[in-house]
Amino acid sequence: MRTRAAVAFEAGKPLEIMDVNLEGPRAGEVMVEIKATGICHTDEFTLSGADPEGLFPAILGHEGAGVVVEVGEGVTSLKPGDHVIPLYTPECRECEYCLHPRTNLCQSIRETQGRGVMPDGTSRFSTLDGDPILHYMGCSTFSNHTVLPEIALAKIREDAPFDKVCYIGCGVTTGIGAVINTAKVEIGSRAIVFGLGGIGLNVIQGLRLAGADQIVGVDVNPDKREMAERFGMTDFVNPDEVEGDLVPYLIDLTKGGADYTFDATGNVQVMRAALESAHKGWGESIIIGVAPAGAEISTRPFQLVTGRVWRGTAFGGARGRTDVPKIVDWYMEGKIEIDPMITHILSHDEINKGFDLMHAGESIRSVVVY
Ligand code: NAD
Ligand code: 022
Ligand code: ZN
Ligand code: ZN
Repeated sequence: MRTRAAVAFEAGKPLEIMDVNLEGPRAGEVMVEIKATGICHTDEFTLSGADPEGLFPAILGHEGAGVVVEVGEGVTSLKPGDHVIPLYTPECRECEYCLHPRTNLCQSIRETQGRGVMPDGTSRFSTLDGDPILHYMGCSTFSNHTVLPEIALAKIREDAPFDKVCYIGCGVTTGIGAVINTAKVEIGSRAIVFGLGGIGLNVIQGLRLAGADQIVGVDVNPDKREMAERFGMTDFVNPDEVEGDLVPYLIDLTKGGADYTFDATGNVQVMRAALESAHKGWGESIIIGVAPAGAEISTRPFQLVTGRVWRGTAFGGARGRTDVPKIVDWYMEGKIEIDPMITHILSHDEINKGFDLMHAGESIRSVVVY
């Protein structure tokens, strides 16, 4: 069939909105009509050329929601009409990783997903001239229709609004999941969140949900304060306004260091400050931010010898098919908020504007509605 997509042809160039060919789903695959997609950081990372593994031409987008239109042979868990959220971290429920209780990193389709193709090694997308176009993070939600493996789709309730719950496909689940699944924050904890963007705000609402007593937010952009307070931040720190070193200031503010700290910036200096502002003896620091390729983190080993823990998380430690429908329920029940973080709604044709807004630091989340 023909569908309309925003295609990334080359690093550093705007996306081109055009008609493309999409083949129907093969065995174990599902065709989805995407109804809404969020524009997230890593789409821009790839488009800018900063990602050394960035593949072109490709249809980007990994945060979306839509409706099943056709299922391939052998698909049993989904049928046409089902509402779904695509998963860039799939959940096959049978690989060694899925069967291990301490990870969510399903490896069953990892290699082909990384190469921008379906599990059988081929792409479903091509230009009208017949040149192949690659998939992206197994999702390609910047296309009005896309094909995904069955194990990369979470079935969600039908009354959930696509233009809000698409954000659960990455930002919401990553931030809240880092608190609940990775850190396992207890009631009464003190926490510090570095970076109050689309991920950090969701860490903050996760901390409020977990019953944290003190939630310190750190950001160099003072405009981020208001929204963070609305989501539960108790103290705001702008590193540029602290006299002297940031770490001792934060240790003092949290009466000896935080029980949990989170990096939601992707900056390796910030990651070090996050580790070192965790409490001696028991403080844990969770890295969420994805650093530039080849970047390294450092600290003195004494920081770990004296009981601090350094940890990382992908997709908030969530097992997508199991956890994403629950997070959609939390939203529908009013346990978590999404609407205020969606600062811009765009049409498919305006998608490049979403990248400009992200660059300028003016948006938390832009959502494209098809
Ligand atoms: P964002 O740009 O919306 O937010 C980043 C925030 O950090 C901004 O508010 C910025 O002002 C602030 N910041 C920048 N430098 C800072 C510094 N030195 N000190 C304090 N604050 C600083 O980005 P986002 O969408 O929230 O994503 C944050 C990071 O999380 C990115 O690196 C992204 O790639 C990563 N991410 C990781 C996962 C995962 O599964 N691990 C999932 C999604 C996103
Ligand atoms: C999402 N991310 C950043 C902004 N929005 C993001 C980027 C990378 C990862 C997670 C979230 C990530 C962490 C660890 C891995 N990835 C590797 C997982 C593994 O090896 O099993 C990651 C993922 C997908 C892809 C690349 C890296 C991909 O499909 N190309 C989950
Ligand atoms: Zn994302
Ligand atoms: Zn698996």
